[in-house]
Amino acid sequence: MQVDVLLGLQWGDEGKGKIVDVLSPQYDLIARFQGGPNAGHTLEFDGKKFVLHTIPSGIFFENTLNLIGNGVVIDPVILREEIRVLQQAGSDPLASGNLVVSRKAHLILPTHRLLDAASENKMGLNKIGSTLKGIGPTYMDKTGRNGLRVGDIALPDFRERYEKLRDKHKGLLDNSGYSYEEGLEEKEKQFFQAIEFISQLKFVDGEHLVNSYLADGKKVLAEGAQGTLLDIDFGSYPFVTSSNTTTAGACTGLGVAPGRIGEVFGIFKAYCTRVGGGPFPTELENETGEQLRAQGHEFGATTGRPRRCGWIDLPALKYAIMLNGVSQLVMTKADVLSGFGRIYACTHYQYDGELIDYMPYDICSRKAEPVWKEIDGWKEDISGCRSEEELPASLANYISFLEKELGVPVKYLSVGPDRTQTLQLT
Ligand code: 2SA
Ligand code: GDP
Ligand code: MG
Repeated sequence: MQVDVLLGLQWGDEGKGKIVDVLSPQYDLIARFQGGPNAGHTLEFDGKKFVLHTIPSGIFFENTLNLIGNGVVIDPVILREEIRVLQQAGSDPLASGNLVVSRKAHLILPTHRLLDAASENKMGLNKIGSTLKGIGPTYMDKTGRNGLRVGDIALPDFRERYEKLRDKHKGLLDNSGYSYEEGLEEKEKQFFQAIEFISQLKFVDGEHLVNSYLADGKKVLAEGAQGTLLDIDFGSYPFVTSSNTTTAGACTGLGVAPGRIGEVFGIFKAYCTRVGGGPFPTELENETGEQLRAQGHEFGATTGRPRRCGWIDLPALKYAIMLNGVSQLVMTKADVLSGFGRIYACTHYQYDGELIDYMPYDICSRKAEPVWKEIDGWKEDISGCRSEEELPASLANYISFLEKELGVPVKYLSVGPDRTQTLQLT
């Protein structure tokens, strides 16, 4: 068997959580492979709404196992809160045993979050616009070979290891002049209580678990977080997150060989959003952008920040499809475009006097001006559509246009946030 991958092709928030939840009954294992509680994956069903941060989006199916993979960074306090919310909703992963954690996943310490804040403070107007969850500093300790891992919790000297790393962080905070002492003791207390709480979960060697599932002919889906354009190597650096959000990240973040990758579901919105700093060629800083934000309820699922909105960007999508080896596309939030008389797609950029159809290296310092194609919109409310035949002709044309431009078929269409508002296309 092979591992299928579902990941975002834009700057995140494409609706990954919703679609993973829809696909979960078809899979035996859902595995998160990177990122941490910077992610907010929203699921809606039976009139209820859940936002998951660390826990994979297959958690509402008791017969589907959910793995937090080695590539993920975990804040125990946030994970404890997520589990408590699920317990209150009657889907207790501690009781059902459908949530396991890789021993090799790294831990976010309270001081990692302080370092994140200190770094953002120092950068002023040029700040990354991070979620302040300590993601960057935790991955820095991982690659700097100083990190603490979930498996270390069981070691007799876990507390000493913690203190050593915390003291290193204190030195860095002292150097940056960031005041941090207030409240730190309480945060540490919460951290250790949460460590005890999450120790009720099963800690596993995730790479062996995933590969034994494959050997047994079981179906595995890897769930991405953030989006391709936030990838540490290929995104709009330095305005990126600190992990590989692309298909390659599923290999390193779970311990799966590249040849074991099967279908790659690339998910994108019918328009485009970004939250945080950095270039966004198709951004609409006008009434249309505000209308997209209002109709699409575009606010961060973790921080509540307003998301920047704009039209779809085809050079960026083509780049993302190439990097990930996307075999099937999933388009979400088509319903949000209902009522826009005309919609637009950026087909090329005007850049440095040239017409190009790729993302240039220095997109952060020199503006790429979008070249637009105007497309007929649709007026109909499509949120109740459940079959392809019910879709307005203009939407069907929009999809055909995208398939032709991108060279990959759109296999799923999402017309609302609820699990049931999903169509499979032929
Ligand atoms: P970080 O916190 O170090 O990963 O931030 C670095 C950049 O990555 C962006 N980023 C995100 N972009 C979109 N969605 C994310 N998750 C939340 C959501 C975001 C929120 O689901 O809405 O609630 O604000 C996410 N996580 C990280 C971030 O904005 C920085 O640009
Ligand atoms: P993720 O990070 O990719 O999982 O996406 P988020 O949960 O951060 O953001 C997607 C938002 O759009 C959530 O509020 C979803 O409930 C919502 N959503 C997902 N698909 C659709 C859709 O097709 N239409 C509408 N209107 N909302 C959707
Ligand atoms: Mg999100």
